[in-house]
Amino acid sequence: VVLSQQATLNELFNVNTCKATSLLFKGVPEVDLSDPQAKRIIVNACQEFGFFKVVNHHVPLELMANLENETVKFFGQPRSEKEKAGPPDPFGYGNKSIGKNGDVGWVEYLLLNTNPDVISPKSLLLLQQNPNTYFRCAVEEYILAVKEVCLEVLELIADGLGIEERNVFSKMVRDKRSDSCLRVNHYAACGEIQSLSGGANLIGFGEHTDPHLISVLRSNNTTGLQICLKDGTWVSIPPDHTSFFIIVGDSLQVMTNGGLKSVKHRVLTDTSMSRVSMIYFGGPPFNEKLAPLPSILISREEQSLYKEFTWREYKNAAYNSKLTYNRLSIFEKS
Ligand code: GA4
Repeated sequence: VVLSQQATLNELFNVNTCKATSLLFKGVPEVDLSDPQAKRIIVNACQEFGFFKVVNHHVPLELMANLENETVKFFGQPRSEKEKAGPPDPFGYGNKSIGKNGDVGWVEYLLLNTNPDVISPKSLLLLQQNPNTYFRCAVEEYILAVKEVCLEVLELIADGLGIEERNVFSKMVRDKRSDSCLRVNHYAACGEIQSLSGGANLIGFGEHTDPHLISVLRSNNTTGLQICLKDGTWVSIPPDHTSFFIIVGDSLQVMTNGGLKSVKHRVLTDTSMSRVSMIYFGGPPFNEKLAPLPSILISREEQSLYKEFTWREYKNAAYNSKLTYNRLSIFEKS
């Protein structure tokens, strides 16, 4: 019965479901950025989970709330208006369709490049129009603040790993050619539709690892985000709209020769509350060469697990892959 319901849901709404426990995970590592122990806690968290929460981050809560409010207004516009900023190429407005290889999710989103040198004409055009000018300001203000959190965390990671060059990761994001992005997601409450699914959850954003160095995520107070633990179990992350969650990406995994793990994660939708999330992806410039850092290989007496590749090569491969694909596999040394 459930199978045929899944088939119907998929046909009617183009959306997938999965059965999941809703138990909230109590073990998310928490890092206070002003704690002298922060770097040690961060490195442990990146090794064990590829995931942690940042509190005491100095980003004003009003600034976070402001982007959330403007985001709700943006997605509240008629579909025809929003679609002026789509389809995503990959930047721009997207609805349900993720990437270009047939992935779908119960989500609408806006994907923006945060680098002013890389122009994303459609989205810029839309954001320059009334009534979106406040949204654009909120986005710009948010990017400035969240980038600082990203840089600080990357420097603490380098420090915690005992790397002499403290800015070895952060300099890539600081580079004006950095391919960093902001993604704003809206997962509408899915009440009635979910009731057709025989108790399963709708998939908002299917399981994947993030490509960049780290992702800095903030959401409103709704559940939905899940991470996959080392033993393969999926756990739900208790929401906290006042904090940021850091997700280790594939690039950082490569540069640390697998020492820090990019974490598989996904988003399931809530029946009663809409989820709004904004994620800053701190990434390298396109021509940056990615490979395990020599200092890490020497200090740990390890052989490199990965071939050297540029971020451009990785990104091209990523955009030709499905969301769940292990994108690092083609860069592993045999
Ligand atoms: C996952 C992380 C980020 O959201 C993203 C996504 C990107 C997109 O939506 O355009 C990708 C996905 C993400 C990885 C594989 C490809 C590309 C969709 C997809 C199927 C913006 C990113 O950088 O990679």
